[in-house]
Amino acid sequence: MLFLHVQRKKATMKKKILFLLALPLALAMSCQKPAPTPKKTTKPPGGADTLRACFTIDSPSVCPYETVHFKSTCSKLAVSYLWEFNDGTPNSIDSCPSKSFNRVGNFPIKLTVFNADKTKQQSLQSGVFVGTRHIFQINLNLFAPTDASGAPWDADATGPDVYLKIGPKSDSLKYSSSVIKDIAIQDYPKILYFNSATIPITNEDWVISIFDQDASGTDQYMGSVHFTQAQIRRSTDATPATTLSLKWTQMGGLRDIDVKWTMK
Ligand SMILES: [Ca+2]
Repeated sequence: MLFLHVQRKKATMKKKILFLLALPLALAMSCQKPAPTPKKTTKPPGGADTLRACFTIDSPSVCPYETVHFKSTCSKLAVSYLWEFNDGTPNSIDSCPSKSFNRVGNFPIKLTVFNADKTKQQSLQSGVFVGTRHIFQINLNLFAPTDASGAPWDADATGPDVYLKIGPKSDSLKYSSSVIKDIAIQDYPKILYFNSATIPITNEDWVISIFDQDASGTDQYMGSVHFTQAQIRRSTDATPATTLSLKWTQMGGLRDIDVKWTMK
């Protein structure tokens, strides 16, 4: 009996050893990557494998002589390009040309793309508007009518009657805005308009000066800010107007105004 018991114990041990030997192999096999299945290739209609004419224009509204960048990269099959700018200047065969327009107007821009052996072509048309930026309103968002010591700007007890003058640096007081009489902090924001309705922005730095109107005729100067052509080009685009936001601290107070302009 003892002999049989020992034999059975040995057989069980053998099974255990075989199981332990086989386990790492089974685990190793289970970690192996399954045989790769071919990837499903989907060609979306009008995707990169289709000959398409498409392009972007970084500045579709510009002033004369400002550079516009055109970019066409949407179609792998498009290997040659023909850009027509319709402003009397030569066509371009670059994929991403840049140019400026030297006169105002609407210019249809046509791109034609060709495949490698030029057996196929596709065209697309868009446009560039070349005009002049015009300021039509200025929003006075915040302007404390006191100086650094807290004393009111108003010098003749007529109250803080705020207006702006704006112009190019060479003639910085050229245009005057409407006057907001007796303005108080709780009145902001206030909108200022100009007698000339809109102000064309010439290609130079511009200055906005703020005044308090006094009955004596000796209006109080309350600060100024200037903006460059680069700043106005970086304005936030919006419909129907574009906004140049100007915030600065001067004479102890925070000034916050928005210049609203449009291209025409
Ligand atoms: Ca006043």
